Amino acid sequence: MYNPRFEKDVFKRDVRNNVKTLFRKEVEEATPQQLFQAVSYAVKEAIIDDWLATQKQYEKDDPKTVYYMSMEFLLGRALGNNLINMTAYKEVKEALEEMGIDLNVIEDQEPDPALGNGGLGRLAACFLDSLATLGYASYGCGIRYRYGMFKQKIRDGYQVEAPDNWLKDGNPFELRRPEYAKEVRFGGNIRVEYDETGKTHFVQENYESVMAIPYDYPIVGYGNHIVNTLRIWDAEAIVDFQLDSFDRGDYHKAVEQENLAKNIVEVLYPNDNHIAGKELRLKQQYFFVSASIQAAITKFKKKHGDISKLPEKVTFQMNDTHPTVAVAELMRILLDEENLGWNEAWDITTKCCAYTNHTIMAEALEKWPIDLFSRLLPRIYQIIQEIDRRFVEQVRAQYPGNEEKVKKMAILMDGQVKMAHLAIVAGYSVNGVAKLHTEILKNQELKDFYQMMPEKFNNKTNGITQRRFLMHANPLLADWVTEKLGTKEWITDLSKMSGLKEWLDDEEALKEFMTIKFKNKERLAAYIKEHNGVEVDPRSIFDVQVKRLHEYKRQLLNILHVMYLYNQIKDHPEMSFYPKTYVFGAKASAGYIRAKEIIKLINSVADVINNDRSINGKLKVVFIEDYRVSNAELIFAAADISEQISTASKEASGTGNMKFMMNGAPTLGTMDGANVEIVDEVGIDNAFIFGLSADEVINYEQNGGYNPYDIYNNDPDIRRVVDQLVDGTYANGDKEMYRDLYNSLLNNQGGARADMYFILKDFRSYADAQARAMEAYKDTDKWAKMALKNTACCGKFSADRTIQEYVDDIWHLDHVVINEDELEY
Ligand code: B1N
Repeated sequence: MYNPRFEKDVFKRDVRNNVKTLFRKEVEEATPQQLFQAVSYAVKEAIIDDWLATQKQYEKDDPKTVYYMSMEFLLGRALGNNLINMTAYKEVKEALEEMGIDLNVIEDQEPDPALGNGGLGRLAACFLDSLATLGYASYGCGIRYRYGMFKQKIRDGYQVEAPDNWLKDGNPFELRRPEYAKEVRFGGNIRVEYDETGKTHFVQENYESVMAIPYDYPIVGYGNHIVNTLRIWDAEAIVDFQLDSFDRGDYHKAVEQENLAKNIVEVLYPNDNHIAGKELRLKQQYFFVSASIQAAITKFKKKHGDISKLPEKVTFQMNDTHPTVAVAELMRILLDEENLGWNEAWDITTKCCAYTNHTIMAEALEKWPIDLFSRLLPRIYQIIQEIDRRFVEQVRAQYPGNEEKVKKMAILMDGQVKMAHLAIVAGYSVNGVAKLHTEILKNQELKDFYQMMPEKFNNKTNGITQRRFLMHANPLLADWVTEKLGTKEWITDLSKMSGLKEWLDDEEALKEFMTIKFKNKERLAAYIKEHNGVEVDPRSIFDVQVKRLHEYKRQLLNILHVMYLYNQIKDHPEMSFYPKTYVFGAKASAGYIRAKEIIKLINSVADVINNDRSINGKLKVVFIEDYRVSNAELIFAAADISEQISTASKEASGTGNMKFMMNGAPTLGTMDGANVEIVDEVGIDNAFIFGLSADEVINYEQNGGYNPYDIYNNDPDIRRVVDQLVDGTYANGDKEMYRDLYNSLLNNQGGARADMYFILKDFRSYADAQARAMEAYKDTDKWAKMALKNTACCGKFSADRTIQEYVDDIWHLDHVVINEDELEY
């Protein structure tokens, strides 16, 4: 057994005691939520021992450490994942069973910590899992939002947002660490002082400040006793109300600081791939970045003293540009607090900071108005001015007389601070998140920077953790994989999955594989019955698109195609048609009106189709409410087809695509993001590929787009579904409800081109791919083989592989081992 604390009797006694001390109850009287707490505290106790042991080992080995700086960590539930990584899941399940407690029910009591929007935040969570599992010293650095990603309710087909009060019952796994608090300062002005040696000092005055209080979360490595830390910061006011300082001035100041603290960490901005540009967001960024960098430097200096050695022991990875003020904050500390000269400070900074780009969507590029930025962060702004001045000088030296270059590359231009430019100039590495995406960065979006500093650019194709998305999400398949491979090595070395190819021609094995899929489809069907009140047939094809709602992801293309299929079935009831269930799940950013219209459309189409008895249940449409990590796990395991249909060039990588593949669902998609590499691995015959290529899309875009009327006027099937948006078919006769969607497809609107995302252009080719997939599914043996081939070829897409590449090429971390025999418990 992995951990002596999981000796069943000891564990059972711990749970009993916890129920008593926490709730003054016997196990038999406790609510499921109380049992969740009691079990979690028992698990945490075991984790703490390894957490301490890990810190000790790090203290001894002094390995280089990565600080993964991210506005978002979409962790998902901790209990089940921690048990899996402690290799105690089955033992604990059994122990609880003996007490009459069902672990699944207990797990369902845990709120999903949803401190992230979508792919970018979930990637950060997968990376922490892999870092701990591979034995690398790392900290996740982020914000402890009081409210995470909103809860989505569907009312009358519309999305309604409800607050996610995820901390209301307390959080068993977190640890408050007030002794590591840091002060963070905003606003005011900078006074210049000269000391007796003539040296200049910059003093911030009249500022407001907050205390950043860290909360630590254990990140449990798989089966290696390593427990790393995710440190997320809460804000507290510095001035407490003190009776003796209750005069007017102090009172107001106290209230203001109280509000500042409360507001900063109040809520996660619910935008995916879109920047709102609000002052509070910049406050959030500087708040967690300043606290994290200060903490890292304090820790480093305690052990090493000599700050010039910082790059040997510390590296800061910036998860997109959101934490890019880190560059200037590090400079500030080195210049103003460590009293280094500019060159030395710059040398250290540019050896410590690295940047990952996650998007080329124009609306997601961070640019701050200079007046806002300089008012909120006066000293940081001064430093950025100097970084910019020196960089522009360099550009002029390299491209004499070429002021175009300066305009395109400067950090400060047109009254804005361009965060991506700052990140590239100050970072020693710039990476994209899939091969295609990195090529687009080098040859299009960041071309000028690539020409000037090609050595910084590199690719790190994303990955996912098989511990959560196979072991935990799909225990039946996980056990089957272990049995077929005859080893558990795949849990920490996903390349081992290729061993499953041996079973591709084994009828019995294929049957077992598809039986597991069927059971997972039954599990999802039960969830759908419970949550949507809709019966779906687990024998139908489960065709699934779950991801954030964004026009470029083209949920609209999917639902228009469903409308087209419905027309076909109604017109030709005799037509051969394999029953299909289209599953959607998606949150729209609260202010993204068109995205919300698409959600309403999907629900309206579902309503009409699901209630039409004349089609004999051949077609069903389901919109799963509140798509999030916990129900995603059920969905991936149950999918037959993975819809990855973004407009080519727009999806930087995608990671849901990998989760489907791992669980045996072939991709129906465009040659975009990591889909390209999925096809490389699995073979073009084991995917359903359609649509314009990235080059074709970019080409159209550079030439003003295309004319959707050419398609609308010439393809009656397409014309019919487009017209159905405005003839009341899906709106109880209301012809205006979907007018905006109709217009978006056909007409230029202000700055936006008609059909910006090439939905009508790709429609035919999409419908063909859908038809090919249906044909393939009819051939049961062929399908089973194709599905298994996907699982067998998913090895490349482990986050373990991604992290090892980051370590080898960017971070250069030292590998740490904890020797089981030396553990003291
Ligand atoms: O990052 C994921 C990729 O797999 C996806 O393709 C990509 O769309 C996603 C601003 C973002 N890029 N940019 C964001 C999120 C929040 C925000 O406020 C931008 N998310 C992605 C992981 O690489």
